[in-house]
Amino acid sequence: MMKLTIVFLYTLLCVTISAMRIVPTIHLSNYSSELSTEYETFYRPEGFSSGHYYESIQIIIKTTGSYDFQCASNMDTYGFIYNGSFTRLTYEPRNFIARDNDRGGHNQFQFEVQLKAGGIYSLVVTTYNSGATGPFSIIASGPDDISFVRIDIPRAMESTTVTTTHHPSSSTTVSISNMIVSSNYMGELTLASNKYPQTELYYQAIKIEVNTTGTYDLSSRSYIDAYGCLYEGSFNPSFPFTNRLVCIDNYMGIHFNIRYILQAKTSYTLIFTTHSPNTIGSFMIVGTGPDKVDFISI
Ligand SMILES: [Ca+2]
Ligand SMILES: [Ca+2]
Repeated sequence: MMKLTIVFLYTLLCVTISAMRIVPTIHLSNYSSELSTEYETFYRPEGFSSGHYYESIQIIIKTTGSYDFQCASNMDTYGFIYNGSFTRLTYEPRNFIARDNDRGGHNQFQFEVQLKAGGIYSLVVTTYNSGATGPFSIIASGPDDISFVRIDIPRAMESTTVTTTHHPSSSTTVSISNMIVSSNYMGELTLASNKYPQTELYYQAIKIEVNTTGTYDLSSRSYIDAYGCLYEGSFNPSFPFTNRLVCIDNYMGIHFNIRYILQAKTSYTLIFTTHSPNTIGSFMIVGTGPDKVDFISI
C-alpha cells in the first residue's frame, strides 16, 4: 500500500512537472524613462504637426513569440514597434510593425506583436500631442525577458526656427541645426474645385520647386482618404498619364507619402486628389528634405 502511494505521488509529480513545461511562463519586463525637452522631436506617424518628443529603444528578444507592450504615463502617449533601429532621419514607413494611440486605456498605447529571436526591433515612445514631456513606464509581457536599450540620438543643437509666409496658405519652417527643412502647404478641396473629366474626383494642382537637388518627402495629412500624384512639368487632367512620375494612395492609413529626388530649378506639379469620388475637405502637404519646398497653388 505504501509502495503504491509513493508510485502514485511520483506519477502525480511527473505529470505536474510536464504540465508546467507545457504552459509557458509569462515574463514581465519593465522599462522607465522620461521624455524631456532635451530630446529630439519628429513628425510622428498619423500626426498633424512636427515637434513630438520621442525616445527610441532597441528591444532585444531571446525567444521568438508574442509580446505585449503596455505604456503607463500621465501623458497621452503614442507608441510603435519598428523593424530595425529607428531614428527620425532614417525611418521607412514599410518598417512599422505595430502602432497605437489609446488601446491600453487612459490614453496609453498598447499592442501585441510577434517578434523573432535575434531580430532588431525598436520601440518608439512619443506622445499624441506635440511638445509633451514627462515620465513613462513600459510593461512588456511575453514568453521571455526583454532587454531594453535606449538608442542614443544626438540631440539637435540649438535649433533656429524661421517662419516665412510667401503664400497666404503656406509657410516654411527651417531647422538650421540639422539641415532637414520642413515646409507646409494648406489646401482644401471644395465643391468648386477642379474635377477630373467625366468623374466626380476633385483635385488640386500645386506647383512645386526646390532650390537644392535631393530626396524629398511630400506627405499628406487629412481626414479624407488622400491620393497623390507627382508630375514633372505641367499636368493636364485630360491626359493624366503624360508627365506622370508617381502616384501613391496609402502609406500610413489614408495618407500618402511621395519620396522622390527633386531636381533644383525644375518645375513639378503635385496633384492632391482623393481615393473615392465626391470627397471634399481640407488637407495639408508637408514637404521635408535638404531645403525648403516652394508650394505654389495653381
Ligand atoms: Ca494615446
Ligand atoms: Ca489614400
